[in-house]
Amino acid sequence: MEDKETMPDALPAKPEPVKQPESPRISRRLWLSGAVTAATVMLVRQSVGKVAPVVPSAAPEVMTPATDLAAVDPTKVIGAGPSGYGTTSLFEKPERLTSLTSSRTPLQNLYGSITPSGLHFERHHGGIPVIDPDKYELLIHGMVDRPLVFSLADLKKFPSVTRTCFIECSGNYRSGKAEMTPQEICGLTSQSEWTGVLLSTIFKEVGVQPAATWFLAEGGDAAVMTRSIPVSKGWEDAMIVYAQNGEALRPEQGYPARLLLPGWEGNTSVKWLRRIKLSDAPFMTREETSKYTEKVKDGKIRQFSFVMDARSIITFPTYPVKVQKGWIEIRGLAWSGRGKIERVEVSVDGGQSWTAAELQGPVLDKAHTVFRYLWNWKGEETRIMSRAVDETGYVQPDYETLAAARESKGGYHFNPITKWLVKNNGEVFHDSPKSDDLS
Ligand SMILES: Nc1nc2c(c(=O)[nH]1)N[C@H]1C(S)=C(S)[C@@H](COP(=O)(O)O)O[C@H]1N2
Ligand SMILES: [Mo]
Repeated sequence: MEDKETMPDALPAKPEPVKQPESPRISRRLWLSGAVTAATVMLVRQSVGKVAPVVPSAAPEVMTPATDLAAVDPTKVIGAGPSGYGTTSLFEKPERLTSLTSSRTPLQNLYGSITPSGLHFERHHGGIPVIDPDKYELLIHGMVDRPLVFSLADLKKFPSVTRTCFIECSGNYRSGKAEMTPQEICGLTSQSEWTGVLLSTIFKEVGVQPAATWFLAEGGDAAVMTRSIPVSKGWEDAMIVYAQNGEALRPEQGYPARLLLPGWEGNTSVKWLRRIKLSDAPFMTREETSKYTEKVKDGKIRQFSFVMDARSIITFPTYPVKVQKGWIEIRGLAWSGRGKIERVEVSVDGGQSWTAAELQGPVLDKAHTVFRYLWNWKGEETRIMSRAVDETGYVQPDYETLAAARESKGGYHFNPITKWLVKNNGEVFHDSPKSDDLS
């Protein structure tokens, strides 16, 4: 038989019979106990060549409790065949924590710095629209020499760029109880490798006029999300992206195309992007007047606060983990919308002393950066925490400093140092300051 590996379409019209291996047997007792699942049957059947060698990846059979399948000696039956689109091991169940309008990334369950697309946080103001990529259109008009409508295919014709960066909702702060995971505290940030076209390339194509200083970005969802963005960001590093982690954007992330403003508050990265209008003044939309502003002191309100300041979070050990005495690798993520993470400092004595953690390189601009710190815990009750410093010299503030500078203990752009209480029995809890309700 020829090597099917080399054939992209490995499904022959008529499957050739395969000789049954010597002993792909499952004991009668297992059959009777019901522990042998439809999935197992399928893969045994498959091994004798009677059914097409395709196991639907999301077939309900595959979701059988892990213990059932684990009861079968994997060296005694032929395993499942290849599938068209892969999924995680049935033993792994990391999940977004969902509400009606958002879902949070399980930061504490992830490794490295890329968020799997299926776990990228979501924030939808009007739900996820279904947009036919063949009918997708992006209009660019206003203060331009050549108003144009771009199809998705048009966007893909331009020189493409790939970059890794995070998106973070500026409302990414929750507090209020000890039993909180990193996902609950700040799971509204995720990182992907994005591919698309630089907005500056498109700006040149339409001939943005020198007098244009702002542009409106508008989404094609039920919220018709609209934000005013300085044109300078468009020339600097903004992108229109159509791919995420090597495949087309997920619907949740703005399929077929979204604006991506690296390092800026998530809200400005307008999903399902359908219109850009160039102007010489901001448009004063709802999301930048009544929303996405912060009350600072003396009755003043901060508006157009785009940049996400530096932040870090320990992701291990955190609630609900229980640790044991000895060496513990404290792990976490740090990021800054201002540039690269320069340093992450960790304290294991409640903030009296700080030591630089190891950073996983290469450290990227405006990107989640993994840090690690080896800690020899002797069993005393203590508080562990991390603080990020970015290349501009910005130091992540503590909760008290931030709360003192604001009218509220929470709200947009609230990025305090997060503390974890390690009890002498090894239980870990969020050392939770009171927070105001967030919307
Ligand atoms: N069109 C549109 N764009 C949008 C939104 C939306 O509701 N509609 N939500 C915004 C908000 S508040 C955030 S934080 C990010 C979230 O991006 P994500 O869902 O891909 O994580 O998208 C922004 N872009
Ligand atoms: Mo957001």
